[in-house]
Amino acid sequence: MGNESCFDVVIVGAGFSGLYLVHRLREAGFTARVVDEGSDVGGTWYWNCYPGARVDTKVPAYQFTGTETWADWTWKERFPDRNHIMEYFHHVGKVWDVYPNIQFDSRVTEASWDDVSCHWSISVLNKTSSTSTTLRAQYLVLCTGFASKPYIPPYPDMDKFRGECHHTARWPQSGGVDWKGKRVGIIGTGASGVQATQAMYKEAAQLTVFQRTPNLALPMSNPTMDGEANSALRRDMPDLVKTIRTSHAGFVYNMVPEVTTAVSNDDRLKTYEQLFNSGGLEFWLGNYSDMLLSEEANKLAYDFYHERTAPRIKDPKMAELLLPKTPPHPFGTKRVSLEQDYFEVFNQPHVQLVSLSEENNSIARFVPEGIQTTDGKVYELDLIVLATGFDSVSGGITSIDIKGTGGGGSNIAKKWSGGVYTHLGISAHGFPNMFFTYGPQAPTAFATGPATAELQGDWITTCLRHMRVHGYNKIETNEDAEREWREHVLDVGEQGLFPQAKSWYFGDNIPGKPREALNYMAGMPEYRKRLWNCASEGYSGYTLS
Ligand code: NA7
Repeated sequence: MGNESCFDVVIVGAGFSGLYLVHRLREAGFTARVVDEGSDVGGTWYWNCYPGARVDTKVPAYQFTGTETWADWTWKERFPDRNHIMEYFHHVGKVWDVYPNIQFDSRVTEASWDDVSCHWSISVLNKTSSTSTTLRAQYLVLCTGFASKPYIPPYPDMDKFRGECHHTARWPQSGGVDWKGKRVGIIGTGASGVQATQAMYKEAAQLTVFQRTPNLALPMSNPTMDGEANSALRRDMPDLVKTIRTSHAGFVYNMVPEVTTAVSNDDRLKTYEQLFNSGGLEFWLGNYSDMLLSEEANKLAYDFYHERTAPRIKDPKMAELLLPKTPPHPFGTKRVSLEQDYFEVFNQPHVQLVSLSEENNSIARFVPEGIQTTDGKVYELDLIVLATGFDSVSGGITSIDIKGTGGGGSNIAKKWSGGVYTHLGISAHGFPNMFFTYGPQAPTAFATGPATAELQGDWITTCLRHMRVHGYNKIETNEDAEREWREHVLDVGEQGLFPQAKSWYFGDNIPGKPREALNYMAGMPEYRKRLWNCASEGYSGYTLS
């Protein structure tokens, strides 16, 4: 196929998944067009240009594994910042020569399946000219990622605020926000709130952080990487790639196989020390295998963490708000962030913490001079940073009006309004020839972006090749298969301590979103096995015609 608006595959999103997929599909001889609302590659990294944005997965787990992508690439730091990640995306885009396949500044607003011609019609709004065009494709792949739909709580009177207000994921690309000498308010203490706090406090005249749930953040140690460190990395890369491909989350480590209580106190403390000092997520995702399953194990880990971290906060009352002795949820059951000097920030006289809770004190409204809380206090501000997160995991997909065959609902948002149904977290009944990556019911938030992009991208490419070789033109997930997959995902999600926390892992952050495990939490090896078993069984759970 191939005129200007007709492709074998249309891909939505030019982040890790979109770039990998277009590269692989082109190699396999398919015509493909990537459509992205942003003006550049990078996906979530394009949008999240707020001050302090930085990845919290260590090099080398946050990169593609193909030799051509790393042979000539040099990392500057162990945890690269947003701008350097953008440079990395530019590098990969050039190496794979994918720019000619990407249409920027274009938002996919709607997609409809035509069961007669077996094609998708995809409406694309050009943001520069405000005109819509239609693309046609045999296959549609949504590489919209888990954090592409920002969530802004519906605070009353937001438009009345006289100062500037930006969501972290819609920070002006021009970078023209000046917070120097200003009174800054940050709402939210997830990864974005922690990073913005660290980046902005020094130059702000006053910083007010509105915290609903404390972030039990782990220390990030971020040494620079010189030529020697990069040479060593390239030398070790082939072995590291093997580990990345077999580990639980696409990292270069796994959880310690023993259970906490089966080891001596001394050994346990030694292990904690080593994990904690590694300066990354190891104390969370490389801890003893029962840390996220057993309350006793979890408490031992938290006590160690608390003992190490709380003394950094000088005022005991502040310490109890930021890091309570009894945690608000089991340690690690909400996304753990990495911090550099986050806790010390609150020792500064010009920094204040406003502790919110659903019961006692919440944000009542925006007022012209700032924010008013339900206890009647007004916080005067010049700049408000909304670090309030995303309609995570499923929101990127449901924000597009995707109309399938009508099986299971008129569009995907309707189909999933009472809960997500997918087969293998990669496709849904009623939506033939459509796939999605890094979305619901796949490992997603529990696996790195690049590792998932490669696994799902290889699987989709193999599947489309299979379709072509066997002369099929339609593939659709069966209802039974998605019911079974949903049950399995929910069963796994109920195990352990995760359900005890209110978190975006379960959709809790979005009012009205059904509470359910949105991610497949059995790990990448299990997911990989199930995906490839399905393929080797001739795409079990699908009807090919
Ligand atoms: P997160 O992790 O979802 O954080 C959002 C923060 O905003 C979190 O602290 C929320 O508190 C807070 N929030 C949300 N709604 C409100 C309202 N209505 N009032 C007060 N506070 C609110 O998003 P991030 O952007 O920080 O990080 C997303 C992911 O990106 C991160 O996990 C990494 O994987 C990268 P809550 O905790 O819900 O009480």
